[in-house]
Parts: sequence; structure tokens; C-alpha cells
Amino acid sequence: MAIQKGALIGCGFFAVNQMHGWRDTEGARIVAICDRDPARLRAVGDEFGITRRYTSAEDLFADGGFDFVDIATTVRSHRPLVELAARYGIPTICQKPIAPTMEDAKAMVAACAEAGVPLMVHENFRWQSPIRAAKAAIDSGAIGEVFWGRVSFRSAYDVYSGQPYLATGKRFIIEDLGIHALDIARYLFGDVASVTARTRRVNSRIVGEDVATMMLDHRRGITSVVDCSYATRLPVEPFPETLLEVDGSKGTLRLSQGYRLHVHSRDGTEVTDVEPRLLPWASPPWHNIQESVSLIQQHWVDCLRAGREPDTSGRDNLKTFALVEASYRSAAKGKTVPVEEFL
Ligand code: NAD
Ligand code: 89V
Repeated sequence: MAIQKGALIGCGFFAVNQMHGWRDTEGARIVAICDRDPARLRAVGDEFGITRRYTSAEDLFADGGFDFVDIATTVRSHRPLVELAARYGIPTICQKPIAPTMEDAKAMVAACAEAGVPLMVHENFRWQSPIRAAKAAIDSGAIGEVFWGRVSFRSAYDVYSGQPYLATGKRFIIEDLGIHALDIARYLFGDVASVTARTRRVNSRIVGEDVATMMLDHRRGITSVVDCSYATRLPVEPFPETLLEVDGSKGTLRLSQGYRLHVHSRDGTEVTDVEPRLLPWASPPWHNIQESVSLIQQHWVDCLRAGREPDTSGRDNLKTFALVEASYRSAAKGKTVPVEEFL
């Protein structure tokens, strides 16, 4: 089977994980990299032995010689870079959040559809192995028909030192982190009809909100609560674990801190250790996220080879991004907001 050659744009904080992930991915390798910052370009190029280096994405595409592009830049550049890739007919992965606005996100999905190129959003949290273990347990029917759920991420981890831009945007936790938790809620409980949200800023040194609580009315009749905080000081810091509570007609499921999956059914309670693998290049506590990077990248290559739409395609991700938009509107207006308003 031919190896898919990739180019990566954006050699910053998170891209290093993606570069490690590509080394593990069966059937793909990165042949060129691009960053407008020459120091970052040099650091990643030297660490991963990539000699084709560009400070301009236009020059990268003009030279070509790759089968897909992995865009790991921050959100403002996502639309122009995805549209550039579409013009060159190159299948594209784009980091989350897909775009700053729904209008941009829709334009990106349309540009790729018109060009006939696949677009996947790097929405990796649903690829975390503890989340997949929970989904498998729900799908097994052990807890019966689900009627209620909670997806929770509460922490006081200093995310600002690695990603200083998180402290400066008008929007923060829903757009950056809540987006993952909202996607997990869709993954576990299905699409959403309406959202009711409340936000708060606790840390006075940042611009955006660092606490958010969303209540989702899922189309299947499930109610879920998605809550996230970077202002929650706990005795043992849980970053970056997403915790779950799911109630069903025959039992309950809990994914608790320390990667413990509890499935309580009529047959008793089963507790499983679902701690993610520590890949050779990974470092706790990030290993959960790092493993999911490898898994989503393998999924991309498998989909490219099979001509299949990725699970977190641009088209699919519009429904997650609509939950972000609906949450901000709900919090601003103090009202329940139909998700349809954004789709
Ligand atoms: P960063 O600022 O550390 O890195 C971004 C890099 O992109 C910088 O080196 C910058 O010079 C480069 N860049 C920006 N615009 C460019 C352009 N037009 N052409 C070439 N290079 C350009 O940011 P980061 O923390 O690595 O975040 C990058 C993206 O990854 C963001 O969208 C963020 O939300 C996302 N992210 C995702 C996860 C996850 O788990 N999925 C985790 C962290 C960050
Ligand atoms: O996933 C993310 O986008 C990261 C982090 C996990 C630190 O919030 O910003």
C-alpha cells in the first residue's frame, strides 16, 4: 500500500505531538513542514529530521509533492489555509476550533466539498481510549437505555504557560476546551436540539470565561450536562481527564478520576482500569491526549485509503461548533437556544 505523504503547517506547542503521532502512524509520513516563525520551523525540522521547510504556505503548496496537509496553526489562519488547500485539491486536516465563526466554518466545509477533497477536524478527545471504553460499555446495553449524562472537565492546571493565547481571547473555555466536551456529549448521546448555558470568569488575569455549564437537550430524549472549569482547585489535579456520569434504565456508568470505569448493572458492579497507554514519546499527564492524537491520525489515513468520510469530518464538526455558538448565545441572553439557528 502506498505511503501517504503529508505536509504540516504550524510548528507550535501542540504540533510536536502531531509530529510524534505521524511517526507512529502506519501508512503515512510527513515530508514537508511550514511555519511563518523561522525559529519554530527550525526546532521542529531539526527534531524530526524534515529538510523541506517553508515559511510561506503558498510556497509549500506551489512546490507540492504531498498527498495531504495537517494544519496545526491557531484559529485565525484556519479558513485561509483550508481554502488554499482546497484550491490545490489537497485532502486536509484542520485543528479545532475549526474557525472563529460559523460563517467561516461553513465556508471551509463548502470549499472542500466543491473541490471534492476530504476535510477532517482534529477533534481528538472522542478518540481518547477511556472515552471509547465508556462508549463501548454504553453500546453493549449493560446499563440499558440512557436517559441522562454528564461530561465534566474541572481543573486548575496552568494552561496559560504553554498556550499564552488562551489568556487573551474574548472567548476562552467553551471555544477551546468545552468544544471537546460538547463533542464527547454528541458522540455519546447523539445530536442536540437546544442548549442552555451559563459562564463565569473567575481568574481576573485572563480576558475570557474560564467556567462554563451547559445543559443539552439531545434529540433522542437524553438530557446532558457539560461542565468545564479552569478555576477548580482539587486535592489531586485531574488535568486533562474528562469525567463521565451516565444513567440508564438498567444501571449506571461512571468514568472517575484516575481512569476508573465503573459499570453498575443488574449483574453487579464492574470496575476497570482504562488508563491510556504511555506512548514512548508521551509525558504524563498529557499521555491521554497524546495517545488520542495517534489514534485520530491513524483514523485519517485509514479513511483516506478506504475513501471513507472521517468520523470528525468538517461536515460533522459543524454540529459540534454549532453547540459552541449556541452556548455563547445562551449565556449572553440568559435563554435556551435552538441549535438549528446555527446550522
Ligand atoms: P501555537 O501558537 O503554539 O502554534 C501555532 C503555530 O502556527 C505558531 O508557531 C505560528 O507561528 C504558526 N502559524 C500561525 N499562522 C500561520 C500561517 N498562516 N502560516 C504558517 N504558520 C502559521 O499554538 P498551539 O497551542 O500549538 O495551537 C495550535 C492549534 O492547536 C490551535 O487551534 C489549538 O486550539 C489547537 N490545540 C489542540 C489541542 C488538542 O488536543 N486537539 C491541544 C492544544 C492546542
Ligand atoms: O485541547 C486543547 O485545545 C488544549 C487544552 C487541553 C490544554 O485545553 O488547549
